[in-house]
Amino acid sequence: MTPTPLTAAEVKQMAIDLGADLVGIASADTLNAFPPDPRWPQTPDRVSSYCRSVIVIALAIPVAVFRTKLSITVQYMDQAVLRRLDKVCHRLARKLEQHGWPSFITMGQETDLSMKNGSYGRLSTRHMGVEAGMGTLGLDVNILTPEYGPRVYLTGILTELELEADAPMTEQVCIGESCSRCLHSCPTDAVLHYGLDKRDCAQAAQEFGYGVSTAFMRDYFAADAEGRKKMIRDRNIFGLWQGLLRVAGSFGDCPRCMAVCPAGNDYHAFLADPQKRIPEKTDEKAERGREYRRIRREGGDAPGLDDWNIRWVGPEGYKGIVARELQAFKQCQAEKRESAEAESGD
Ligand code: B12
Ligand code: SF4
Ligand code: SF4
Repeated sequence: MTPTPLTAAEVKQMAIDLGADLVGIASADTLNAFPPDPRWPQTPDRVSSYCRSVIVIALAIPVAVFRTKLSITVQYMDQAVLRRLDKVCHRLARKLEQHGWPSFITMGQETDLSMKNGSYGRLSTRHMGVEAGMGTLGLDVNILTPEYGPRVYLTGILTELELEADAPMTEQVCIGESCSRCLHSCPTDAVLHYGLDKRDCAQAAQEFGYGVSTAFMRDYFAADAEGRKKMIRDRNIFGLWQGLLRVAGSFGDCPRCMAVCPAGNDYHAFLADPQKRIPEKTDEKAERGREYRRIRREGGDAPGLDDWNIRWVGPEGYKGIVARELQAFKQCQAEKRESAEAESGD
């Protein structure tokens, strides 16, 4: 089959028509040259040597779930968004194949046991998002997009079609140490400085995940008959069953660092009020944020940041993008109000 030529703009339009909220393109050569953690290279080449480009697609998590009283709403919505993400990407990959370009979707949630004890995916989708020009990594290592802040899930399509890549953003989207709201909100205190304690995070983000499942099995086999009887009625069994049945509970549980992040137009529109106060904030966490800020200002060695990973955080530093987006948002709202008033003849 002779492939039909396609431009980056045409492919992006296809993705938008299929329901993508954001789309960007990264070159496979760049991703191969800059693995996020070179000790465990998460590169397209390890998956397929034919891959030329990675099309990164993001879907926004509906903002309503960050306004509710229950975190379970986020858990269900996360799973719904991830399922839809797979469908959008699968359809795009299919379309590209119909044009003669072999393409397939990568795994958005799976991890590889041979990569840092199963804590890394085969590819790091947020690093791919940065390379595709969609945003930069925040203090809590979520990717922050100017449109939706961190409230997105994303994945990539590996294609043999060579496409013009987007330029990564060099300006940092994250406000940084002077904000530290993700650090203040984290219930397990897992947010470090441009880093994360994954074990601590998993306690809240994967309440009934792999760690809890294996610990439960270990304890079950070690228990005597009476202990086993008790364990069968344990809350954990119910959680594990729900996780197997609906995935909810096994990952994607904790909404806090995403909910409180002031980056993104969705925050300005719907979250500024309900998320203003952070109940989990303690004096100790606030002090840690201030200490990071002091180290950065004085040019000291701030933990987590180095010459290699600054690439994904934004080498130019924070230059006020969140404030600029907020002003643009307010102006747009004012214009809408004025035109509505003019139409109604007020
Ligand atoms: C594994 C995983 C987790 C696990 C880890 C489980 C475990 N026990 O190991 C845990 C539980 C931590 C987790 C939590 C969450 N996850 Co998760 N997760 C992944 C997954 C599948 C792989 C991550 C990966 O490969 N990272 C690659 C490495 C290189 O990046 P990294 O871990 O961030 O490490 C970098 C830095 O953090 C730093 N670093 C790492 N460790 C350390 C330690 C120290 C001391 C220092 C200084 C630095 C440092 O160096 C690395 C190189 O830059 C990805 C999907 C994917 N395939 O990418 C989703 C993914 C990252 N998760 C996602 C989400 C949304 C979450 C949660 C919000 C939970 C939720 N509600 O869904 C939290 C967010 C926590 C956070 N602030 O980052 C989204 C992120 C979307 C976004 N906007 O950024 C992803 C991309 C899934 C997706 N398809 O969209 N996740
Ligand atoms: S997902 Fe929850 S536990 Fe994990 S870093 Fe974010 S706020 Fe902390
Ligand atoms: S909450 Fe603040 S410090 Fe944390 S990622 Fe968002 S902008 Fe950055």
